[in-house]
Order: sequence, then C-alpha cells, then structure tokens
Amino acid sequence: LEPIFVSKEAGKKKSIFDVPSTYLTERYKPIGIDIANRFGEEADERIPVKEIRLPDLGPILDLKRDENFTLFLPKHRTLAGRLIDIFLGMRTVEDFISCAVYARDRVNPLLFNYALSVAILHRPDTRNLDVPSLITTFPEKYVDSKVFTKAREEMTIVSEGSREPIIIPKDYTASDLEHEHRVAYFREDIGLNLHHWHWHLVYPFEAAREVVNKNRRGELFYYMHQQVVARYNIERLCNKLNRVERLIKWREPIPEGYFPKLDSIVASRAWPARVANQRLSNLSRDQDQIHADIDTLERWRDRIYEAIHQGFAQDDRNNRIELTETEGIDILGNIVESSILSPNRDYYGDLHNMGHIFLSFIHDPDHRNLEPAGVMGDSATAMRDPVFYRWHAFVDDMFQEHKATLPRYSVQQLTFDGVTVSDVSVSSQNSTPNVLNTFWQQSDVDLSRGMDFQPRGSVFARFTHLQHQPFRYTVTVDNNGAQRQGTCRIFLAPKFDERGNPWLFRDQKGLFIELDRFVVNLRQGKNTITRNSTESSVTIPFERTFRNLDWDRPADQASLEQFNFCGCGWPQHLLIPKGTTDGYACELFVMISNYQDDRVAQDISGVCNDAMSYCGIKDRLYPDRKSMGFPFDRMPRDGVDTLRKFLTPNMRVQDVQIRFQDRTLRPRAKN
Ligand code: CUO
Repeated sequence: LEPIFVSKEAGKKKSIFDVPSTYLTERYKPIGIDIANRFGEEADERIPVKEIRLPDLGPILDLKRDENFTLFLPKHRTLAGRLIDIFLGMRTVEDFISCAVYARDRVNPLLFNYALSVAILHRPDTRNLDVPSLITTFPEKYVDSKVFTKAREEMTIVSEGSREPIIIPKDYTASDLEHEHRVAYFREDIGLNLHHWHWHLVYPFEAAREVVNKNRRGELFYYMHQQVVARYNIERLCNKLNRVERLIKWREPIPEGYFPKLDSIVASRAWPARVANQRLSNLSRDQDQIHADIDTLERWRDRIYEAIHQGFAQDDRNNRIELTETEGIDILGNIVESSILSPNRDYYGDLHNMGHIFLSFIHDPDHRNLEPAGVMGDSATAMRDPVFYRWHAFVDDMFQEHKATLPRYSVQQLTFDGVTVSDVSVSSQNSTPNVLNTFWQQSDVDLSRGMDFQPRGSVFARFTHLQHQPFRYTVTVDNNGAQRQGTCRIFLAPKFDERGNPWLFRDQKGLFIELDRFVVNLRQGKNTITRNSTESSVTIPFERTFRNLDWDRPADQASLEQFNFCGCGWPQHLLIPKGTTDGYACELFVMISNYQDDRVAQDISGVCNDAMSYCGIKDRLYPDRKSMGFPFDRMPRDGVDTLRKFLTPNMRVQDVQIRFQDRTLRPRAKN
C-alpha cells in the first residue's frame, strides 16, 4: 500500500496511494477500509490511483512472493520479460503507476523491482524518475545479515537522532586462512556490485526487442566484463595472488569456495554457500523448469569456438553471419551472453547465462534440499563469489580467441600524423610525482528504505572500502599540424608479472585497465592537457554510488535526472587498484588518436554521459568509433613483443607506483 515512486524520507512527508478496492488482494479485501484508515491517518498526502482495466498477470504469479528471483534462470527471465512488456505497454504514466500498484501486492517483490526498474529506465515518459538504488531497497543483497538484527534494534528502540551507525567489519566473509579472501574487499564492494546490477538493468538480455537492441550492446558486454577481469587480476597481483584461472574443466572440483553471509529477507532464507571442491552436475530442478546437462554447455562452447575459427556464425535459417573485423565482436557478445539478439539461440545456446545458473545451483542441482540459487544467480550479488571471475575469465577467453583472428593494427592505423606525446605525469597533493596513494575509507549507507519496521527513520550501516587520493594527469602534446582534435586514451597496467619479470606485450595487453577517455583540442605547437581523476569517463562520482538525497531540496531534485541511467558506472573509489605498501609498479599509457576517425556524429549534451566507457550513453550511440578496448584489443603487429616496441609517437608510457597506506579515513559529515 505504500507509494512506489514517491520518495519519502522518514519523518518528512508520508504519502500513501489511494488504492481502488478492486485492486486489493483477497486477503485484504475484507479489511481494506481498516488498513486505509490506519495508514491514512498518518499520511500527509494521498495519491489517487486511477482505476484501469486490470492486466492479466497470469504466469507471472507462478513465482511465489517468498521465492528468490534469479534473473539468469530462463523461467524467471521470461516472467520478468512479460511484466516489463506489461509496464511498457501502459499508455500513460498514470496507467503505468496504477498497473504497478496493482502488481506490487501480487508479484514477487524482487521480480517486481527488476521489471519496474527496467520499465522506468526505458519508458520515455518516466525518464525523470529515480530508480532507487538497490542498496536502499534490498540492502540484504549487499550487507552482512547480522546488520539487520542490529538495525532492527536501533530502529525500534533508539530514537532517530541518537542512533549509531552499525559497523560492518572489513573482513566478515572469511579469514586470511582463505587466500582468496585477500581480494574480498574488491569482490564484495557495494559500489562494484551496484554497478554490475545497474549495467544489466540498462542492458537486459531478454525483453522487448527495442529494449534489448542497443547500439553495440554485445560488444559492451564483452568489454565491460573484460575490464572487470583485468581489474580483478591487478588486485590479485597486488595481493600476491596469481591471475585468475579460467574455469574450463567443468567436471572437476572447484577449489575456491564462497560463504556469502547474506540473508534473503524476501525468501526468509540464507543465501546458500558454495563449499570448496564442489563439482558441477547436470541440473534437474522441476520447480525452476530447469533441466540442463553439462554436455549441452560443452556443445554450445564447441559450436561457438567453431564459429570463431570459421569466421562466421550460422543463423537459424543457415545463413552465414560473418564475424567481421568491426562488428563480429558485437554479434559474438550476443551469442555468448546470450541475448535475444543472438542470431541462433537454439544452436549456440545460452552459454554465459547458463554458466551462472550451473554455478548457482552447484549445491543442490536436483532441488532435493529445496535450496534456492546461490549468489552467482543474481547480477546484484554475483561479483562477490571468486568463481564469477573464473567463469568470466573463460568467457573472455572466447572473445580473445576471436580478437586473435583479426588483422593486427598497423603502425599507420595507430599513428596520428604530426602529433607527439612528449611527456606524461600524474600528481596528487603533497605527494611525490607519479605516485598514486590508496587507503581505506569508511562510508555510511542508509538502510531504512529496505527495512520495514515501525517507527521509521534513518539507520546507517558503516562499511569500509578502498579509496585513493584524487590526482591529476598532465599530458604534453606537440602538434605539428593545424588546430585539430584528438581522443586522449588513458590506461594502466602492472609493469611486472607474477614472477617479477617484465611482460611480453601479448600478455600485458590484457591487463590494461581503462582510466579515462576524452576529447582534446590541440593547438598548433605545444599543448599541456590537464585532467582530474574525478572526471574519469569510466566512473560515477562517489556521491552517486552512495547517494542519500533529500528529495525535498531543490538542488537534489534538479540532479534527479542524472541519477537514472547514470547509476551505471564504475565506482570512483575503485578507479585505482589497491597497490602495495612498498609501492606497486605500474605503467601508465596515454595515447592521442585522431578524433576525426573516432567521432560519432550525435548530440550528447544534457544526458548522463560521464561513465560512457563501460556503460555507453543513454539512448545514444556508443560515442567512439574505435573497437572497444582500442588499442589493446588485438594481437600486436609482427615483431612487437614489448610495450615499448608497440608505441608510436602519439603514445607515451610513464612509470607510476601505487602506494597503499593501511589507514582508514572516517566518514564524512553525517552521524
Ligand atoms: Cu555481468 Cu556474468 O554477466 O555477470
């Protein structure tokens, strides 16, 4: 009965929907008036709900309200697709709200939230609405379950002004006996998991075609996840762990376990753990309508590799779909993921999504123990599990196999005639040049929206995450030609491998993580370009990850629009890997390419465009004509075995160190 869209900060304005009596579920019909009176008395505002012809929710209701919703599960995604279509089909916002109100009390809440969020993001008339961050609506997916007991105590016993934040310890899912735990700070980062949830919300793989069919979405699936694996690998190297191994032996035990320590409040169950050395099994879960064999997964894998090596895929009418130099990766992304844009889903299957499913049911493949999916089954939680990265390292390997078949970039393709990058440096306040400084920081998140107790009010969880000192790039560029524009591309990679040896370029190229990409104006002669780390095209600002806006404040209302699509973006606080206390040696790579070759003619003003590298720009083309990951997305030309040999005059490399200090910055302002 609570408003869905109306932001309601506790203690400020309480609003309720006036629900037509025909909307009430059978359970509430006899007591509807009582409930309305009880809540109505407290309300400052009543929002009328238009009575519409009620939609037929049919099979959507098959998923019970207390079950877990698993987006990767075919049955569940079909149900979500149906509800999204119903929401998108509503002619006006009024009808949409009415339909959502009707569905809210009937549909599984996780399914409802997902479908509603996708619909809000994709309806032209709801662009100005906020999609509430999942951390505030379903904090259970991000926060240690112990926190809720404490939060309940704070909320029910302590008055709002006197409440203390609930501290989530940095190490709560495992101990240092488990080596993989050294990178748990990355895997379990709330901002990282929110980014991933948001990415899949913006790029659903199954819904109406016009929703799914976004510019280069298959390629972006490849690129965003490739960067995730690269970033994870660097964190591992900083922590003396080897790069992640591909999960390729699907019948052998998986040594890394994971114990999430999350409780699903919706399902009133703990998220299942994945113990060490479990093996995948064929799945046979009637309730989820999932019957799948590892054999099938292997067949799909082999067919996709065959398409890669042949250079073409086959559509469902046996036509050849060439995997071309520029568009092949986009087609392959849709095949591997898979999305409904796959040219032949019967033949190439649903490899990546089903991998998530096999792994998420590894503990109860035939449902004999009535257990729900593990964290791998949900895009909001999957990145917590070490096996996510093993699976995605395998998925990325398929894409690299395709990339290895493409022509190498020639010196001419890489050069920008007459443009030379003559110097690059990074600086942070009061710090040695070319040193990046990292440390821990604590931040507070308000959990109260996702907790339904009386009395209300804010209750904060305080968690610890990686942070870096803001820094600035200075790039000196000599331009021998007339005034022109370039694209400045900034990447970072480790300087040495696990053994402390310099890299072969073909190995190092897969570890370059993008830090920024932006257009520069070049005057004739010498140019000095400066750019702040906070302006990165990869990230969203810290405040947007952990937003806690006051919707009654005009300044915050004005920023509403940017919070929609814009929830997608790498968290700024994870822009730079952790480094080491001695200083972790990295190479910073800067390239200026010719903007005339990169440019996409379109107006990007006014829309959220500050995290375009991994998320694109809402309702626009991907704003860079180059292949994603350029210039590191292909094998190097003959004779190039080191980064130095790869360089053309418009590129430059600077040695930098990432120095980690084991100190914790306490929260800003509040509390
Ligand atoms: Cu984002 Cu496997 O795709 O999780």
